Order: sequence, then structure tokens, then C-alpha cells
Amino acid sequence: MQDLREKYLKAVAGVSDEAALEEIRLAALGKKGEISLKMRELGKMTPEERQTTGKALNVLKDEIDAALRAKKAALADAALDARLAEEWLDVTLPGRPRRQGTIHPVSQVMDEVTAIFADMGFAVAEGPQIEDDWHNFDALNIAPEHPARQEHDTFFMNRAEGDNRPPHVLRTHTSPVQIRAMLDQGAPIRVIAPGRVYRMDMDQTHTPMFHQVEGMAIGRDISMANLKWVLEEFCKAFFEVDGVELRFRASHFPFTEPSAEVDIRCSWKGGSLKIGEGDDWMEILGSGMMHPKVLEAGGIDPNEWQGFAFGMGIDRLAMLKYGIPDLRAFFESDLRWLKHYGFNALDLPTVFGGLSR
Ligand code: 2NL
Repeated sequence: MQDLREKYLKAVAGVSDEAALEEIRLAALGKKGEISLKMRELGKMTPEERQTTGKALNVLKDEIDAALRAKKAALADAALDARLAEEWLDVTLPGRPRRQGTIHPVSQVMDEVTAIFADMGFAVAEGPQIEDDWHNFDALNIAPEHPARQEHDTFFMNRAEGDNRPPHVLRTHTSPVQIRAMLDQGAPIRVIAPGRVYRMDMDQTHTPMFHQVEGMAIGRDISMANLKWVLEEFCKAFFEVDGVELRFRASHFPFTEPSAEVDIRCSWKGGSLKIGEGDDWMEILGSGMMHPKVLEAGGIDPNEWQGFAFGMGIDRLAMLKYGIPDLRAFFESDLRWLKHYGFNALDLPTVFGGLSR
């Protein structure tokens, strides 16, 4: 009995993994284990022998069992300690930098403009960037001999010999979108048409692709007074000043009659622009009353309906609002310039929009 005790307690003490420990448990206490076999022999003993041996065996069994459990717990502890030592994590390390882009200033301004007009009940209309010459020119009362229709002012699509489809162009304004909206929806209607437009123009202040927002409102008695209010509200919201002053200058567009160019009071003192004060005027958009022929082209009876329309270039507005004096910031996606003016799209990685390195 004493030999058994020493044998198993020593074995348990010397073990260093759970599998070996389980082997010892089976060898001692398993169904065919040494202690279990000895228990079975109790039946052949005299009652006195059975009592003393049985008691001793039970004590031994409990002792080995306790040793096994203690060792098992110790092994688990050691394993955990080893893992903790191995798999530590330095929670004070800085996070991994993530690239975070920002919206392009032109897209941002398009969104702002759209939101302001949406608040005044204008829906957004969209249309194709490749237009037929009817939607881009004829429907807008632009005569066949108008200079804008010259090959060197507008991008015409190539047509194969014998292709009888009407000429197609890269749209030179978003007006054709409004023609389509009129034909689709009829009057009354209130829409804006933001998007890319294309003209063969390329110098310090012009790029062949630029962005426009046009808008129109057609109703039974919509007037220039409504135009004036809408544009004033727009300017207040867009330039974030309460006191804007607009100046309507007589002008001419083929698609509006009468037509007006709109200037906003501003000051350019010290090279920085202030809206709503000062002695300077800055042209910000063109506008007018829908020409009857344009209403007709849009399937709307000019004897029953009238409305205003306006159009503005977005790129220059974005540059004014965000103080970007140079087209290079937009053109060729020149990141050095965008970054210089505080738009760090595709800039060095930033961490969670805050820290940067
Ligand atoms: C400018 C001038 C303007 C319009 C655009 C328009 C559209 C339709 C009918 C009548 Cl469908 N007019 N658009 C009207 C006046 C001016 O744009 O300087 N844009 C940058």
C-alpha cells in the first residue's frame, strides 16, 4: 500500500503535461487501474481484513485523486502564465494609420448647392453627358449658326460614314437635362440639374470639363421676383452671410428672355474675399425667364406657363468659398495643391480622422 502511494504521488509530481497526468489517473483509478483492481479483491477478504484494507484503499484513492486534481490545476495555471507571457499586447502603441479620403471640394460644393435648393423644393434631375444636338442646342433656341455649335467650341462625337443618327456632343451645359425633365414631368415643375459639362476651352481659368448647376421653376405666374428671392436665399445659405446684396444686370442668352447676369456685393481688400460688404461686384451666375420657344421644346404651353431659369459654374464657386486661387488644385487631381488648401484627400494616412503623422 505504501509502495503504491509513493509510486503514484511521485509519478504525479514528475508529470509536466495533461495527457501524461490522465495516463496516471487511468493506471491508478481507471476501471482497470491498480487501485480499482485492489478494491475488487476486498470481496475475497475476511470482514476484518476488508475493513482495514478497504479503509486504507479509500484513503489512498482520495489522496491520489487530490494529488491529480491539484496537479491538473497547477498545469493549467502554468499554461495560462506561459500564454500571458507569450501573447502580451501593448495597448499603449499608437493605432495603425488608416488612409482616409475627404470629399473633393467640387463635389462638396455640388452637395451644398443641391441641399440648399432641395430645402426650397427643387428636385434633382440628371441626364446623359453625351447628348444629341437637339437637346443640347435646338431645344434651347440656340441657332444652327451660333458659335457654340462650331467644331472648335464643342466636343462632337465621331460618326462613322453612313451613320445617320443625329450629331451627338458632350453636353456643353446641363440645360438639356432640364429639357428632358420638362418633357418627362410637364408643368408645374421645379428642378435643379447639377453635373459635368464640356467645352473646348483651356487656359489659366478654364478647363475642358467643368461643373454646373442649372435650375428652373415653372408655374402659372412665376416671375423674376421669385427668381430674385430664390437666388438671394441661395446666396445667404451658400456664403453663410445674412446680408447679401445682388445686382441684376441685363444680359442675353438664347434660352431666356429677358436675361440677367447676377453679381454679388463683395470686397476683395487685402487679397481676401468678403461677401455681402465692400464696393466690388462679383458675377456669380446667369439667369432669366424661360424663353417661350424653350418651354415649347419642353412640351409646355408658353401661353399657360412661365418660369425662371438660372445657371452657375461650380468650380469657381468652390474656389471662392474655400479660398483656392488656382485651378491646379482641381486639375489633373493635383494633390499638392489640394493639400496646400486644406483638402487632404489621399493625403498622408490619418488616424481615425484626427491625428496624422
Ligand atoms: C451661365 C448662364 C444660364 C440657363 C442657364 C436655362 C435652361 C433652360 C431654359 C432656360 Cl432648360 N435657361 N438655363 C438660363 C440662364 C442662364 O446659365 O452663365 N451659366 C454658367
